Amino acid sequence: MSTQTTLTQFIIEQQRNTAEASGDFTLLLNDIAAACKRISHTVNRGAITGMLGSAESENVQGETQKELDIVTNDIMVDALNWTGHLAGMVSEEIDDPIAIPSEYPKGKYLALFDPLDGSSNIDVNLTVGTIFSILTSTEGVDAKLSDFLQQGTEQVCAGFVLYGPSTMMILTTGQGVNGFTLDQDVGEFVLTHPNMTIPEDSREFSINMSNQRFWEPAVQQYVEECIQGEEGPRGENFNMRWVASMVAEVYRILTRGGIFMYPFDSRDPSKPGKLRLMYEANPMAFIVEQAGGVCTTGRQRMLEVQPTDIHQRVPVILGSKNEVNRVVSYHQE
Ligand code: AHM
Ligand code: MG
Repeated sequence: MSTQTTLTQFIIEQQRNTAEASGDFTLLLNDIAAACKRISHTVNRGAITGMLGSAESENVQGETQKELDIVTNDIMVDALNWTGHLAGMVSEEIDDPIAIPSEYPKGKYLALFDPLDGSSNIDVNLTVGTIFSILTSTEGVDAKLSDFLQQGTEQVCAGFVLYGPSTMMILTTGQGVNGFTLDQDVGEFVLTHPNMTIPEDSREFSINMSNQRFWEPAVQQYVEECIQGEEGPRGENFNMRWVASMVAEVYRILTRGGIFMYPFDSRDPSKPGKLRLMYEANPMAFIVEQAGGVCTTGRQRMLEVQPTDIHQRVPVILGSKNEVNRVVSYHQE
């Protein structure tokens, strides 16, 4: 018998330790994993599917959608809407909450997701991913928009799947962070990275430097000190990485530490940041905190931001505790 722990085994064993576990949650996670395997397969086939490039549409945030944004959104919705575990869904690609079709039973969970994060990387064959967050709602009742507007502290589960050289799922249910690699031969996610933790210190930062002129003084100061290296106040040299896929940056930080910032910038007063709270920042914040790191807007713990809109944007600063806390302290000066 194989000694490898599959995702399903792992979830069932974790659920056995939870008094009120109904098995519903295990099934929901299996459905998400099944959808992500389909997405992985689709992304992996690349140009063969004829689905690279832009669709002739924009999402609610006014961004041009890639054809794969739409296809992967449909894979998630079709995999989850009939199962009876959900009371509603929110997707980056759809303006309003997605209702469960009337012919299907409604469950107690809400799924919020970015079906294909980093999709600008699709055409250049770099890592992309799916990010998801699970909240609870009233069982058996269609979720209203207001039911989704819960603080990140209310998440019961968060995860992301990375479609890179290998496909991986990173998951937390509030009992640490675990990483599973998709074994393509048998089609199962197997536990390969148990108890992932983020080193408290790091000398690697991640930010889109082309936006520098729009940043606030706190972020300007932090990055300037990194760039000055040994000759500056930090007295050490720093390294920089920018993949333009948050999933890849967060995975790197879970693996070797670092700080990732998509901070507040002054480009457009209606957008206090680029990343979306409900299905990008909050799930990543839950994972990062569970791995011993910190995630903040610069002024507030991410998980305590009170959402007012399902697609609202927030500044994001996350990663190694001591580096993120330094940036927070610069915001207070
Ligand atoms: P997306 O959800 O439309 O793909 O946008 C989110 C992505 C993040 O993964 C990444 O950190 C950021 O956008 C990159 O932005 P930029 O293009 O400014 O480098
Ligand atoms: Mg995204």
